[in-house]
Amino acid sequence: MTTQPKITVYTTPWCPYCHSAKALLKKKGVAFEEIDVQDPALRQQMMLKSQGRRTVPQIFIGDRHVGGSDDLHELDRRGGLDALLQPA
Ligand SMILES: N[C@@H](CCC(=O)N[C@@H](CS)C(=O)NCC(=O)O)C(=O)O
Repeated sequence: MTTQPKITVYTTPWCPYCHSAKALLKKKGVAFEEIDVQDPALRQQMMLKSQGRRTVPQIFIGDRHVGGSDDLHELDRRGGLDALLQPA
């Protein structure tokens, strides 16, 4: 059986970069978990997992920390995102 890598996106509801990152993932047709960091404990969890990055979104695909929305779009422009989203 093949499974899509787990995708986690730390967000806040009003963040345009979050909307842009989520729109790209939706365009790719992949499911993702969204974690709202208005909860301070979840923001702390995001910072721990991302080596201290404070901005949203922070995006994780499988074990890999992709970074923010600009990083996700840049990865796609370089042709690396589709490969990362392939089912294992
Ligand atoms: N270059 C970053 C920019 C992200 C960004 O500036 N996000 C804003 C919210 S839309 C943020 O987290 N601001 C809070 C801060 O800068 O501490 C990306 O593409 O993800």
